[in-house]
Amino acid sequence: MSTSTLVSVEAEPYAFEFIPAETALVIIDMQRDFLEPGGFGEMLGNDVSQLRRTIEPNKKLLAAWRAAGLQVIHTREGHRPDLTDLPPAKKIRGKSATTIGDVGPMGRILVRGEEGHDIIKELYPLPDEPVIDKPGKGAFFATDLQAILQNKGIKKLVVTGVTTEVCVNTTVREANDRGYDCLVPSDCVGSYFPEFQEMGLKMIKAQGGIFGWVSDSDKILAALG
Ligand code: TIU
Repeated sequence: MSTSTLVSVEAEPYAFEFIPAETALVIIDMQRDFLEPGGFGEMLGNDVSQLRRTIEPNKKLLAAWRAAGLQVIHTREGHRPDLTDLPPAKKIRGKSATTIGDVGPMGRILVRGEEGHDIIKELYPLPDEPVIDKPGKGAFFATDLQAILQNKGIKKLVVTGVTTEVCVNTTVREANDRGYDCLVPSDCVGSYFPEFQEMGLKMIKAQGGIFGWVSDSDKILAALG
């Protein structure tokens, strides 16, 4: 397959067309704190098992992207160890006994450098794959993601990861406002809440693709050949 010719993926609301060499796979926050017991996700009262079904399809898509020599970008939500980039409002939200920065079973919750903050081993970044450390839900806010995309000549994004209605949706909306077309494979994104999974995807593809396109990993793999 030539990576510089246009390919078409069956998607909703209509086919998503992209040049693979100009399209990055952006994997959002597949961190132990969200996917494993004892982390931030569970601390918020969530059932982390809901997210784990996304691991296998993400592994396949990531393997295909790497095999084709295409751009992969990972993100992690978290904060500096001194918490100077943690908004006080985010620190106290939820009124949990344990909050961001406190010690949990996998180290300090959502703090950079801690075990829980890192990406799960199944999807671990390669040394040449940029990892965007973001303090917010969107991957563009207070990060160098846009500079990296511009420097690499990236025009479109395939966005996967967790959670569908929070960091994935926020990132897709931020990307859309910056002129990037986004494709979201439904099996590669997950929510703690089945109803938010459904609605989070509907919101993206409604109104003629108001924020982007929705498909699945098999259709993207088929398009890549
Ligand atoms: N709580 C929740 O659904 N998500 C987050 O806090 N962050 C991300 O989505 N990564």
